[in-house]
Amino acid sequence: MGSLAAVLRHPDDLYPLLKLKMASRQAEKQIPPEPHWAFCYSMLHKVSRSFALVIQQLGTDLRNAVCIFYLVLRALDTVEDDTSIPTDVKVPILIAFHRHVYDREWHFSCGTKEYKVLMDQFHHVSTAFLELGKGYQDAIEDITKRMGAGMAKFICKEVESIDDYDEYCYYVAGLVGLGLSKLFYASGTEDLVPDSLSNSMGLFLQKTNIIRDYLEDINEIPKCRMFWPREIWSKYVNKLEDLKYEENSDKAVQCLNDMVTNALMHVEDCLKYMSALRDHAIFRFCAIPQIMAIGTLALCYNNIEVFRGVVKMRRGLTAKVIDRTNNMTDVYLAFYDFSNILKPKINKNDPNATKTLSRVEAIQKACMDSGVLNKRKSYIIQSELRYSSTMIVIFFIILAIIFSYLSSTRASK
Ligand code: D61
Ligand code: MG
Repeated sequence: MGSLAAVLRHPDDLYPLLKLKMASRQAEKQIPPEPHWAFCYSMLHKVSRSFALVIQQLGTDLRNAVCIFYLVLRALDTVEDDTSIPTDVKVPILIAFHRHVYDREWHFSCGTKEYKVLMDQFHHVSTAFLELGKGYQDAIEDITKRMGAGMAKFICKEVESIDDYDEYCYYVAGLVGLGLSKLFYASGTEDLVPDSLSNSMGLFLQKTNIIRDYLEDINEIPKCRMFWPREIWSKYVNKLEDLKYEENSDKAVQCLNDMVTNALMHVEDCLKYMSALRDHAIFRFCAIPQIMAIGTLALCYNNIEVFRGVVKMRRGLTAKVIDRTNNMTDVYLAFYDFSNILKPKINKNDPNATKTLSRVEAIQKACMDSGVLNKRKSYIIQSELRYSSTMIVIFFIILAIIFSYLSSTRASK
């Protein structure tokens, strides 16, 4: 019912939502016949609906490589995230994981729900991995090795400074960016890009997740692991968990805004990375998660709900982003729009107000300097505000259905 109310409030969402539903049905139908590939693709859909959809749109060879890259790292992350595994067991597994992918016999049971299935049936992933081209295998092995070592390092280490925070995010997400750029290059469709830009793509996504997931992470049972750096939160509270208590609401929001401002630092690099892409499918694969991230940050900024429950972009808006992201103009428009949503939320009494404002203005300048902004109207805000022709058409369709129903029941009397 909540979603019906959301659609009534945003009638423009309906068409993209239906289109998305059909695309994901179509994707689920296209599961390959070989049992190991079937397992990998159905797993991909189960563990990540959002990435599955964009991965599915890539060309076959690259799609298989990215699917396995995703599942290998998701399995590695399942080991990292399982707080019930003792450190002396966990660390060697993380460090040797890149070798386990070559071993069809290897598996290690951990995690819960669909992650447990992934771990228990990991032989399907290693079987598929062994069918990939050598270039793809080498890239996946190399990134898995470096990520595993980085995760192991941070098992025994807290995220204290902002440098630690950037280093941790480099291991778990920046390296994904580096690996993906390598896979794109190996597929022959893209040029090599500087590692620093690929890293920023990952950092921007990971930091957004870390900000949004504060409450979920702090309430984790039996043990929580936190990634908000002490260097930031200690300016506002004595203990990170104090942010969730009502009496600290003002401090909590200031700390949140500090974290969002930090994440916004990566935007210009991300825009530069995306503007260098040539292939349409790769472009969408990269751009959709980035737009979702800036949208999520705009929603989280100055929003106490981050400390009370789940703050997420509504499904209809996600569907719109997926439907309307096709080129750099769309990306600049989306980044401009979402920073325009964030901008009026900046309170001049916030300790970082000046810094946040200058970040937002720098992002808007980067979008402006592209020279495409005045060519087309904004794609989110404008359509949010008016009742569109879609709504009028839907209204008449519903009216026609009711009318034909009434006249048929009357005729049968
Ligand atoms: C272009 C397109 C996609 C990109 C990119 C560039 C650069 C980096 C990334 C995707 C990775 C972004 C990760 C953001 C989400 N964070 C997590 O999932 C955390 O786990 C990190 C370690 C495993 C990474 C697995 C991964 C993720 C996305 C991929 C991928 C591999 C391979 C290909 C494509 C996308 C997080 O997970 C828990 C949660 O957020 O629910 C954590 O444990 O911190
Ligand atoms: Mg993790």
